[in-house]
Amino acid sequence: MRRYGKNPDEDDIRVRPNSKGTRPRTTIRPKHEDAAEGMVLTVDRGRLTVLVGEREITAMKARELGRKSAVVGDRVAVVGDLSGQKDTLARIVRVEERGSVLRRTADDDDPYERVVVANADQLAIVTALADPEPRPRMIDRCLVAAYDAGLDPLLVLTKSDLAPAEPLLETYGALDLDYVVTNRDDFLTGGVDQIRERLAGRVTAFVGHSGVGKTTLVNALVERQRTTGVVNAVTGRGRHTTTSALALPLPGDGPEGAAGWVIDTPGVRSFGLHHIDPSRVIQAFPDLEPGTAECPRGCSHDEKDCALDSWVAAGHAEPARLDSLRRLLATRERREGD
Ligand SMILES: Nc1nc2c(ncn2[C@@H]2O[C@H](COP(=O)(O)OP(=O)(O)OP(=O)(O)O)[C@@H](O)[C@H]2O)c(=O)[nH]1
Ligand SMILES: [Mg+2]
Ligand SMILES: [Zn+2]
Repeated sequence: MRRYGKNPDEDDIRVRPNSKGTRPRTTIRPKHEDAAEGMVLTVDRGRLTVLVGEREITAMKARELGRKSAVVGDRVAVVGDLSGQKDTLARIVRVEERGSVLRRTADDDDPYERVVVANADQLAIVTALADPEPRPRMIDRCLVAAYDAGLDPLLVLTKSDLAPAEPLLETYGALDLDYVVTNRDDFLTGGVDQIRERLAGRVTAFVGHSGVGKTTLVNALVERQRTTGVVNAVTGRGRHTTTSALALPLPGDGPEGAAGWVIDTPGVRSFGLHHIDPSRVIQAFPDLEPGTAECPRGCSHDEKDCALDSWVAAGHAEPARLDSLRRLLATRERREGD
């Protein structure tokens, strides 16, 4: 069963206070009964690629959509030239209600929300075991975002040819979190099956730092190939790093033609959680959550009487996990003053 995030259908971009959003609204909207339904596969500077039936067409937002934007994974209604031929441009006249919305902000103190994908039901949190070094706090952030959006998290640990997974699994393996350990040599020998199994029939968004191997993995799963990166160790960016999200069908037959969808996304530096209520952050820490039962009412979990200190001292969870929770909450706190 898909769980739904809060407010899945509201506008994905919140305007900063004082912006001049006073455009008059048209009250009579054309019905567009002849519109075709499609799914947004990618967005590139205002041009969207929409899959309509088996045809990929290029489209742009119709003016009547106003500020509302269409993102990868959106179901949309399109009118106009649907031939999909070169230099044709259709118009998106409607964005259908979203089943889920995965959002992030660039930073915790940045109020500008971007929608990463719509209608995904699983979040593959891709972390390399080395090159780049795994950062547990990034995993924790992605978990918070996944639970908030109502997506099932799947931890994907890549590059197991470079380093063992055990240190990370000591923490995350114990969280009742589904995970897979893989590397690209596996892919060559058909070893993507354990991942494929978990993707069947689902829409999975792949997120993670730049260079962790998202595109390499996605390429092993789908027929159409994307360019992968040679990532610069210093800047963390490279010539072929992914610059836009792209939805790709998994080969095989499923309810809507594909056996499932994978959505490759560009690497991010951080996964800003400005939009998430601090009280929801604890959901991503199931090892700590039971320890909050003894907390004072309205506990910030970062105060003298917080029960989590004794919970950790009693050996119920690792100190590093409490540290991660507190750092996350602290960066969230700072925004209250802005
Ligand atoms: N050793 C090793 N290297 C890998 C593996 N998978 C990918 N790489 C390398 O890691 C680099 C980055 O891979 P990408 O797939 O482009 O990484 P990405 O996560 O898509 O990066 P962005 O698009 O920038 O977000 C490339 O040089 C890959 O060849 C692996 O399993 N083992
Ligand atoms: Mg990539
Ligand atoms: Zn507490």
